Amino acid sequence: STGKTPAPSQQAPGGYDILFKGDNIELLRGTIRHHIMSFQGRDPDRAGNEDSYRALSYTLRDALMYKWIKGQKSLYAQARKRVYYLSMEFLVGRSLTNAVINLGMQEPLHQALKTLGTDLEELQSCEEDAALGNGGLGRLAACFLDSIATMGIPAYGYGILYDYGIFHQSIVDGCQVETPDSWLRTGSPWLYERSHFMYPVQFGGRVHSYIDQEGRYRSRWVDTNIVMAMACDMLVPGFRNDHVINMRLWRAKASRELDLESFNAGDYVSAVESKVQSETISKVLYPSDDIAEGQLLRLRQQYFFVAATLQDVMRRYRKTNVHFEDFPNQVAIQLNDTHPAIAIPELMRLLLDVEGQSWELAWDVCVKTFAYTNHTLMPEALETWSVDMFGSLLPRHLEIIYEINRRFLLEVAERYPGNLRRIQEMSLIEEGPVRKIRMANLAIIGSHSINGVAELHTKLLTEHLFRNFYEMYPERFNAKTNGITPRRWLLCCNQELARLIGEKIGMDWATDLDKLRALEAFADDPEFRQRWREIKRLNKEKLAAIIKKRCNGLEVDPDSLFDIQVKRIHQYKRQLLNVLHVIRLYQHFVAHPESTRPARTVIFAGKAAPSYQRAKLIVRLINSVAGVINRDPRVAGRLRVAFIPNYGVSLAERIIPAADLSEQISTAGTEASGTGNMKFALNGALTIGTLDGANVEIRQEVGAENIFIFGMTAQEVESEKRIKSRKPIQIYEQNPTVRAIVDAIAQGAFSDGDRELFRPLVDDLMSENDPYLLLLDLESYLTCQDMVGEIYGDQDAWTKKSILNVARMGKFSSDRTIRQYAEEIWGIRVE
Ligand code: T68
Repeated sequence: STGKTPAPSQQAPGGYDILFKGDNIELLRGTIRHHIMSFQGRDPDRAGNEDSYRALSYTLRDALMYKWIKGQKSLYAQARKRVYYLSMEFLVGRSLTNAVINLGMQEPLHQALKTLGTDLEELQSCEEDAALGNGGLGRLAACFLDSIATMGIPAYGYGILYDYGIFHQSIVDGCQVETPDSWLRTGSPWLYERSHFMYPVQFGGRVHSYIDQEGRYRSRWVDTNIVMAMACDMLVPGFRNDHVINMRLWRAKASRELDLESFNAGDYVSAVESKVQSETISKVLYPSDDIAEGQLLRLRQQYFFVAATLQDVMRRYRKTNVHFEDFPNQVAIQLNDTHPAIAIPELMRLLLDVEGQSWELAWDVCVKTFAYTNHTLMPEALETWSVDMFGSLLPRHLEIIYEINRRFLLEVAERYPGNLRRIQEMSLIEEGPVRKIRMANLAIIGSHSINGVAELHTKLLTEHLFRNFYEMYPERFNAKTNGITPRRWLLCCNQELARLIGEKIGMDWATDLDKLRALEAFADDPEFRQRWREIKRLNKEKLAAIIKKRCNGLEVDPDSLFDIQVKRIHQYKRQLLNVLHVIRLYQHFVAHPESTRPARTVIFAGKAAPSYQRAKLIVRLINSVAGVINRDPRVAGRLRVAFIPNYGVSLAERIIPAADLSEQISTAGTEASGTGNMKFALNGALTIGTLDGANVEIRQEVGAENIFIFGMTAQEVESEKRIKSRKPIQIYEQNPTVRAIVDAIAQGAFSDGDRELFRPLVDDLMSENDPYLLLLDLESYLTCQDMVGEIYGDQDAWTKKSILNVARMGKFSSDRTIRQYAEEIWGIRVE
């Protein structure tokens, strides 16, 4: 090499250690320039931000790979138990800033980038989000990997590398329009394509039964079509430690063998075409959250990633083991919802058909290995597969499921003699015009642990949805309240606030969130409060600039109360309830120009599943209401409404730090946990919410005086649905405020006089059978919102509550959640 600064690969071993100690700015700069040349094929002197972003990412990824290799060596040496986190979704977002901060390289990098004429923020904006998830479930998986790496737990994430992540949303004439998210168009510098880790995955075919040399009945799955799964890896860094974990995402590749039938028939082109077809498996993420898709392609995706993953797990296990009795002591597999539950019959198949083990041993291994996390109470979200579809794609697995069921129902019959109803309810097969496989029942029977994601959610699971199973296996059920990683959701996304906190109490909270408690001592300090407010104000200014850019020039006032609801659009999450309050405020300000209520900016963002008509209509209503209000000079300076398009992780990182008020208003008993609620509170927003999901525990932690709770409890909702003591029509007739709100929508105030457009929403509101009870909670919500306005008027009182919220969020670190999974489910001790 003739370069002035050699790349670290050309240095003596340990070069990376020197580079990433971070005090070698010249070396860092040289390495970035080297990567511009070698990976981008460009003259470093003429590189743009896009090139520099990639070169910097390659530089950081080298550091991660170096740590990864070291870590794997010591892992094999220690033969420690490994955890496999199986998830159809990982909603990672961007990797650059997170890697920089976790590696502790901000300062030297700042210097190095300055000499290159750019900065981290510029480069960061070149990165596309890895949006391989729908919402909470996928983001939880990403937070878990961060915590696992930070705590040094030997674990791997396994999922699918979708070519297209969650769709891109734009708003055209008030309506949601979806376009594809082709995030891999120009390739991601964070992905390693490992063409040497390729596994065949079988589909279709038939079961061949035979008797082996020892006279035992055996089965083999034959005449199958084969699709290859190629490993694509993304490394996840721990926070300021030497741990890195691997997220292995599978991509479908055609196998080399051509379909013999068409080939022999001389139809070479058709034979190739069917190859190309097979690669569609990993093309696209299904965009529905909390609703089950009964599509064949979805089932193919599930089996594809599970089959590849278990081959990888087996390969690793086989390196150091011969017998399978020890499998559960070496391997723990966590199923993120039922999406990967086919892993249970697949492991059975591997142990029975491939490894020749007995049913009893195989089943024992399965139950001890698997654990299942449930994320929903909504019956329509429980996955089922038509037996016919399942059987034609996975005939051997269907046989195994029947046998699991046969043995299980014998047990049930023995425990509950003569109880036919129970047998029907607990069966893996739902009888009816179309027979279906119940994946939740399969996941429960095949796991030693079934967990809910908050205390209330778990209690409701055991009392209702899974009651029969809870009665049979009470010891299997447990609660693991969700958490969020404080690295991404405070340290990275709100650096000013993190710095202020650090100034007062040090930085230990980044890995020990309970340490935030020490902030309580400053809650009454006027100067601290002042600085706290200044940071919030700064974050609100930044968000105002984003809104101006993305919402057609809409100007919002950073001094107004930022009232924010961002999450998937869903009826149960009740964005419509929020809209009713917005209309109420609008009518109030118009009728009372002298009103002293604080000015508000109500902000929405979120995607509706493309096939979810009601949710799309709600998006349209929000935008229509926003249009009318924002154009009305009578409320200028008092009320603004913004719908920010294309919500995702990166947008959340800018929205959440700017919030004064966090809307968590689902009907009690419907939101399993929520995690946005935690992100907002950790960034100093006060919550207005129902006693649902983790809100219950947030109230417990922050204290009832520091949160705005309204509405019916889960228990009240349940009994109200049965007895219907109050009907929407009565509330409408008795309360003129409610009437005025509903009438405004019904009479076309937000649809140019068109009374038809939003009629379905009005009908929902007025229906006696509204499952989400909007009108029944509305009065309580409005009263609570009035209180919010009053307290916001007293900025000192508000700021104190804000500080206390942050100080008391320790419990909601995903580090705590992961420690509990490790110790209570996976049987792994954490230092
Ligand atoms: C969410 N579920 C819960 N599902 O709604 C939320 N579903 O309360 C909880 O906090 C979060 O999980 C984490 O536990 C989802 O996000 C999905 O995204 C989903 C995707 C496909 C199919 C079904």
